[in-house]
Amino acid sequence: MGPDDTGSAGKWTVIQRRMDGTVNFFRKWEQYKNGFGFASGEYWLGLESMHLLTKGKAYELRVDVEDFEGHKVHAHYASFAVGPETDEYRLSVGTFVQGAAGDSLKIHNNQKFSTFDRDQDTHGSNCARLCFGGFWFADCYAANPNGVYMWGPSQQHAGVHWRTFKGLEYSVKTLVMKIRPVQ
Ligand SMILES: [Ca+2]
Repeated sequence: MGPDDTGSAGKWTVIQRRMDGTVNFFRKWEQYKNGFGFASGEYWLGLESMHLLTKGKAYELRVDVEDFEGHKVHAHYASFAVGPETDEYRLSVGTFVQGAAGDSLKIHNNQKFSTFDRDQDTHGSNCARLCFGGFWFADCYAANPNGVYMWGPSQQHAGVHWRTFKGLEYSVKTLVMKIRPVQ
């Protein structure tokens, strides 16, 4: 179980966090399944836990993103669920509600999860290997939360990207994905 942030609006469970580049996110399927990192730092809760949390109850998703100039934005989605391993931990993300970060998850909705050792993306090659992370890749991404921590501007592919905020040539400083039960 991930750490909780208790705010005025309720209790969030952090399922993913990037903040300082101290954890390697280029990992195998088993590790994305079971989770890795540190609850107080860079972190991946694990696909199995995400599935178990979201299978019985409706959750909403909030993604907080910050650049190196101190601009903080977010993206709020009406729902978030992860399917069972038998369906390759398929992502279901609902309506983009609001937030200045914009909607970079749209193309990832309904995708299976991919790691370099389990290519289930819609790209002719292997997105996880090209992008050095694991995610619900499509052809490959508009959001790459688990990419390589590149400390801001970089023309290299594979950064920690949120396309509708900073484009694909700027690796953000902080990216946090958190969920909570719908009220
Ligand atoms: Ca592929």
